[in-house]
Amino acid sequence: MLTRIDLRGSAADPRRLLPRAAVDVTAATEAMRPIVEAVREHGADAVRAATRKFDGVELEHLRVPVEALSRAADALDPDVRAALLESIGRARQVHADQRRTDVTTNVVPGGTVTQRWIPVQRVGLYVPGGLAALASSVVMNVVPAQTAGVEGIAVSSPPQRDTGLPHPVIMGACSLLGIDEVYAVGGGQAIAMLGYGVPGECEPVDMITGPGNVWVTAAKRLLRGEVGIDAEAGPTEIAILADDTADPVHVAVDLISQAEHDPMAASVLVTASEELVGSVEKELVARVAATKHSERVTTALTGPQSAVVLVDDLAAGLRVVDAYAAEHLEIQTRDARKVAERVRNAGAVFVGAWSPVSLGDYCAGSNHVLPTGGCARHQSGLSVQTFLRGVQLIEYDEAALREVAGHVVALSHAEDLPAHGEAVTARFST
Ligand code: HSO
Ligand code: ZN
Repeated sequence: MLTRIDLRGSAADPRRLLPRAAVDVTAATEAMRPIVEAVREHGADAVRAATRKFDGVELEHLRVPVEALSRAADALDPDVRAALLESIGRARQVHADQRRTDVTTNVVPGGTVTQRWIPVQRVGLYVPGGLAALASSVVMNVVPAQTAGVEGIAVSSPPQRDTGLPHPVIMGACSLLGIDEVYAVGGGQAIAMLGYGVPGECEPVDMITGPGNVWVTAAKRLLRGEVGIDAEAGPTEIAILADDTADPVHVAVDLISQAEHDPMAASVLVTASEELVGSVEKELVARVAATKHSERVTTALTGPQSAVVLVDDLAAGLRVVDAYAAEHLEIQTRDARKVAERVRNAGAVFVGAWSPVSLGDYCAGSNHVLPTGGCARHQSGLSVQTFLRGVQLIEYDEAALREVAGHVVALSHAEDLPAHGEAVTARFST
């Protein structure tokens, strides 16, 4: 089912081993530009017109009444409600430990630099509708923002045709998280509404996070600079580094679980064990046929982005997974924790037989918004840090400035910017 890439005995650079899906946002950006500009110029009327056109819904108010949110929470299936509460509780516990404390460095007597961490004031979270109406993503975006101390959190999600309101589970999740500012607006018009604000309806935000389709991504690109924009999420990826101790059932079900997201999702198995490959293949064939989204999963697993990579040994396997820099990496080997400590590039590492990616998707306490497309080489997943800005406070007294004045002057001359030096020396020449 999976393409085989045999690297045994090869010294090839594994970096460009697997193709990664590239979505062309350029064309969508041009199509989105007039909608984004209309929202900037005409506010709520333009948002309503776009909603009429794309969602087939006539919106009176863009904002969802608070009572509709609490009603949605009350109407949640009890098991879903309990699971959401558990997910929220664990995420809050983990994210609380990511908080940063301000640090003051005494550089010299009388000269200090303090690093302060200040939350972004107001954040917009976009939640897609339709197939990708993922309530867990509301949790994963809201919890770090709340933990960072963000004062204003606005959620926007497309209206459903029959109710004119966002998906009920999305609304219920918002209510459980204590979010009362929710808009029934989707697509690029939602991004423009959040970014520019809509007089009388929605105050502009400072930063927008959350997943979305190509139109949402295009609108975010148009707004970038005006507001902070999180990373662009590509199709989900799972890589599994496994040895002969791995359970082929665990490997197969985990490869399938992420393939379920998207026909372009990537599932990659890296191993030195041919025997494991044989048994995983057998499991895949049987399980893919029986799984609900069989067609989507088959397309993902047989696509060029998914593969089995055969390597000589564990060290070679580690080189491959580091080069690939997967969004999710599972370590299913003996001494899994030790092996995991040797990994450099991955969005998140799932260690051992009992830590599947889908645990992290919902209920581990970790965040599931992670870098895709190899960005794990230079980027982190969403965290409390995403919503904090480091601001430095510089405070020198007279003696401390006098002591270093000569160095400032020397550097200002070296850069032919003498007025910089004079800004210091003038203080001592009167
Ligand atoms: N695996 C996805 C997140 C998700 N899975 C949400 C289920 N719901 C990207 O990390
Ligand atoms: Zn998932």
